[in-house]
Amino acid sequence: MDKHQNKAKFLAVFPELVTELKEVCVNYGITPDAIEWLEKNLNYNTPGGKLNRGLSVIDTYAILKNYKSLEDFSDAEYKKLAVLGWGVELLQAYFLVADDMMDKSITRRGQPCWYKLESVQDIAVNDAFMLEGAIYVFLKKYYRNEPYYVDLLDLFHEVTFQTELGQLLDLITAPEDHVDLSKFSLKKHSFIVTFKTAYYSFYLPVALAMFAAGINSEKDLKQARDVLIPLGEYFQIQDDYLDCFGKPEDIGKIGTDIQDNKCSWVVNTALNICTPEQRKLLDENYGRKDAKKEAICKKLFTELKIDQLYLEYEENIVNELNGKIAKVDESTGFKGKVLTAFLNKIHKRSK
Ligand code: GPP
Ligand code: MG
Ligand code: MG
Ligand code: MG
Repeated sequence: MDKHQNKAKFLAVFPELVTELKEVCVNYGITPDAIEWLEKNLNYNTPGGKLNRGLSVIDTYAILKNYKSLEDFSDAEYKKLAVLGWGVELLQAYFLVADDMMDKSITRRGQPCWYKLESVQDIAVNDAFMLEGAIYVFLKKYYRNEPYYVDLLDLFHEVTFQTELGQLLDLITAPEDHVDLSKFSLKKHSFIVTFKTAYYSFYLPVALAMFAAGINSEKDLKQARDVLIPLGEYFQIQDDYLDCFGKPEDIGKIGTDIQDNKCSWVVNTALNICTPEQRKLLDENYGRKDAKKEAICKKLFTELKIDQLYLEYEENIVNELNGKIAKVDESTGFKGKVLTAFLNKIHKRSK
């Protein structure tokens, strides 16, 4: 299926959903200024990203149904799938608005973070909640009468809780006022990223499409999970790598991990190979709100050739994942191609 066409068609659904949500609010009798605020919140925070997660719902469903092009979807069928895709994007928007406040980030998707707007600030907390709430308005409208409605609700709720657990560990492992690199390890990193990223970014879109396509045995859901969770871990390791080595023009955000004292793949890998002198340098400079100290850490990461180690990691994990995908049992309807499509989207990305 054509990538650009896919994205355009998916994007075209979003204004319809905004209109539908505004209608719900009008029926509640809330004042126009609040509706206008909600509309701005939705438009500023939801559609501006790569949309990989939302599009994956559609792509996965098409593969499972053996559809070859967008023409194979009926209009109503496409809209329903797009509602699930936008559900994932709304969940992501909710997380990112909140995460940017917690991480004190400056830009997101090439524009100032929502909470950074003079007129918004702490109202962003409520705006984040509303982005989440919108998911359930749409699920109810489009899926209430489906036998798998409760499965969809359960999946969104479980994945949200898992993500919050990951975010919790991410935050308490990186306190602002106290740097203790002995709390970091690659094992801890793996737990954090599996929970804060992999479930909602990788398992959720595929599992949603599996429910919609009726291919949802526990065996098949597990086959999906067994590849998608490590794939999501790889994706977040890429995010950590790009935070340090990526270009802001490419990634649409300015890296904050070093100053934020984050338990990232980059610092953990460095900790595993550094000399005692280099360790001292990290102890003294990592996790401080100070651009000079940040630059010292970056220089050390470059000297330690962390970027080279990242490329080695990437090659190994991609081989390992391809090996797992080759072993997928397709006898009950699931298809390995769903997983290959996902892997190809993120392999060697620069943004
Ligand atoms: C992003 O990690 C983390 C999330 C999207 C999960 C947030 C969860 C909440 C419950 C709020 P990150 O901080 O590394 O991402 P980025 O680098 O994009 O800020
Ligand atoms: Mg964060
Ligand atoms: Mg962040
Ligand atoms: Mg990051």
